[in-house]
Amino acid sequence: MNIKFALAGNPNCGKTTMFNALTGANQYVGNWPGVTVEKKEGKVKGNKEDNITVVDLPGIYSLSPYTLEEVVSRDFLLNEDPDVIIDLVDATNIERNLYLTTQLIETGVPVVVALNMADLIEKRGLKIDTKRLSMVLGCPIIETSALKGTGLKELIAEAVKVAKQGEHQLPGAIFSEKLEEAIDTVVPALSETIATNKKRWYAVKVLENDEKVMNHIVLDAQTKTTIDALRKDLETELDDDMESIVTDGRYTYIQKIISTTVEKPKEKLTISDKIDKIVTNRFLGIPIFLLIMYIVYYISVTTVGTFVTDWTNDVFVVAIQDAVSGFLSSVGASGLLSAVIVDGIIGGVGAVIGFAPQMAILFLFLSILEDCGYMVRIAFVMDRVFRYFGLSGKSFIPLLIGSGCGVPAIMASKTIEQDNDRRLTIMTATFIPCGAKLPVIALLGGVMAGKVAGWEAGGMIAPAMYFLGIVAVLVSAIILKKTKPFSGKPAPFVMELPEYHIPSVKTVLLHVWERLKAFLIKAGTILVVACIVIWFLSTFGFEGGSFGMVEDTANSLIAVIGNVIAPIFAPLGFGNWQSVASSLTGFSAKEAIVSTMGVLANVSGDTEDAVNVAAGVAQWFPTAMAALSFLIFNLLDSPCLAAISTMANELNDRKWFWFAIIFQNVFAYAVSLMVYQIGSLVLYGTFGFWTVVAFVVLAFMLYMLFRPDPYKDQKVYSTRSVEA
Ligand code: BGO
Repeated sequence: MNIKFALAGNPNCGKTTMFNALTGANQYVGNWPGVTVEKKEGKVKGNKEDNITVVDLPGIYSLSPYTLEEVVSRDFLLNEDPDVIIDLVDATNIERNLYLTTQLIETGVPVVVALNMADLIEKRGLKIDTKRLSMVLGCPIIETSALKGTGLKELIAEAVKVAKQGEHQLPGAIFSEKLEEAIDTVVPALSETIATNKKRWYAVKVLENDEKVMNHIVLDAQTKTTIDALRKDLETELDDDMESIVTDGRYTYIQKIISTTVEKPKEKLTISDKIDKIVTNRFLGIPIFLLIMYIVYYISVTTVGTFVTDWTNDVFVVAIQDAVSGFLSSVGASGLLSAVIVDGIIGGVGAVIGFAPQMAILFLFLSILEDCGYMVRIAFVMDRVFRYFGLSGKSFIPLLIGSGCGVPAIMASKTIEQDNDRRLTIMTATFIPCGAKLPVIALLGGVMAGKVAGWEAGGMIAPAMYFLGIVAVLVSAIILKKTKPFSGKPAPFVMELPEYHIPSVKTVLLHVWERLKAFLIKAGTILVVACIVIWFLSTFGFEGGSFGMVEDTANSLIAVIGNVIAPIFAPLGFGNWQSVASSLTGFSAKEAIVSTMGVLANVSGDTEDAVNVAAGVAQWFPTAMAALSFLIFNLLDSPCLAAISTMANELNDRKWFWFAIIFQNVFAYAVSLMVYQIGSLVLYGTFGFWTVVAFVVLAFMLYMLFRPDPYKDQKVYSTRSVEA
């Protein structure tokens, strides 16, 4: 028999773990609330008799249509007729989880409750009378541990049995007598097009005046008047709006059944609670976060990171260049082919590959922080800061993800309901340096350190750029939230803080490998092509009136193109064709900035040592400030093509897309201009027309930051419209 299970439950109740255990899938288990909005489908493994499909719905707290997750889940349950709902209830949070259960048992679809995290029931000193609870709710309850794999066979067997019976016992009285009477009046008045077993759910929603349901069903004028009168009576009598009356009714019901079925231990602080008292403390939370991220970036880019990178660059890549060069001349390859392979491809890709160890170390730290449960606390801590500036903590999750890669970060913004906040997050998520920008930071950090006598701390640049990214997001948010299209109050942000745990070596290594693999694939594909193109453009050109290989790279095609654009960047301190060409290739992939620098340093012979890219690059920047300005521009400007196309998809509007692109580049230009001009005035005493412009830009930015918010009291915000 073909059977369809729908897996429903609160965020973090273990749905993904259960889905993976049932289907043998390998979906990402994490503790970010609602990173995936889509439903996932799989086949139950090991059940030969029936063909069972499991649909994993997004995590939800209720079936109210406030969030996209709720709309997706409720549409599926009501319109796609699953045979049975497996309602995952987190046993350690039973009270809150049962709220959704009280709604699911009204949908008319048979429900089997999986009382998950059963392995923690005893540990937490909980006692749950599942038999009695099952009787009261009118549905079977099976204790499971998705993590340990216990109870799953029993769960499948029970769900199959219920699906085959195909009947569902609707719950008895949940609400007060008055409200139940009102429901009983509405049920027979509903149209025959609504299935009998679904009528109770629709009756409650109609009484609540749920906009999406009202638009969906047809009520004759007489029925509508009766229902309006019933609603009004109840609201007057209970002095509340109907939605709150229904919500209160559910909570009262839950309290009643919990009091007879669940015994809780006396409140006692767990180790996680004790750690959280410090880590999420109002005053200590942010300094601790800054310190941790400082250490992470510092160690990744200096110490262990530099040691391995230096070896890769100085020994490994040189050895490969020598070996390949020797091999090519021994087989009589032409000088041109040898040059494109050794200088172009190996020189360019090698310059980037050298940074892979630093990235691996960064990814390792980020994965450990995520897997032990610390990162989710940061979203919680930052919620306070973000809320202060008018953004929801939900916007911080894409930013945390953004330190790995901008593409999933932009995609994670899907869960932000308010259109304005979602757009803002999409536009700013890539200000946080992703893994691909790490080579650029490390290379330019080295260039800067080399230009400041006695300054050994090139590694300080990496944490500084990470914090600059966060500040850039906050500054943009403050400025834009004071404009009409972005105004509005942030949405509430509810999230679970799971217990800390020792990260699993396998999960951490898997995350590091997944991220590193994406980088290596890019190095082997996009970067190879980019290197060949850049090598060609920098080797060929017009010299002595004819086209061909040029002696002087200043006559190459890329120099010609770069020189046309360079004056635009002169006020930022890097108005030379080499840096402009490198910046431009950054749009294909951010690592391409370094590979282009590698090719240009190799072919232009700026340096004796072919692979010492930093030495070659250093000659293009007259001062450390110019190198810093170049770095900042390339961190804040539009991201790589992959992230740009994700932005286009998620914004789904040409006007907003172009606004985002212009905003990112103008913002990057303005910040670099201020840093370079004002920094050069302070450090080297240089003053000119562009210094004045930089001060004007600074004054304008400060005005935009500190002016009173004209939309402060605006309570209405636009929400994404989703079909009911
Ligand atoms: C983290 N028992 C126990 N003890 N834990 C479980 C069980 C269970 O039966 N089932 C799931 N979990 P998801 P949603 C985590 O990821 O499946 C745990 O949102 C962490 N991760 O391992 O993602 C599961 O799909 C860092 O825990 O739930 C997961 O419903 C610190 O519950 C969490 C602590 O599971 C949510 C936990 C980086």
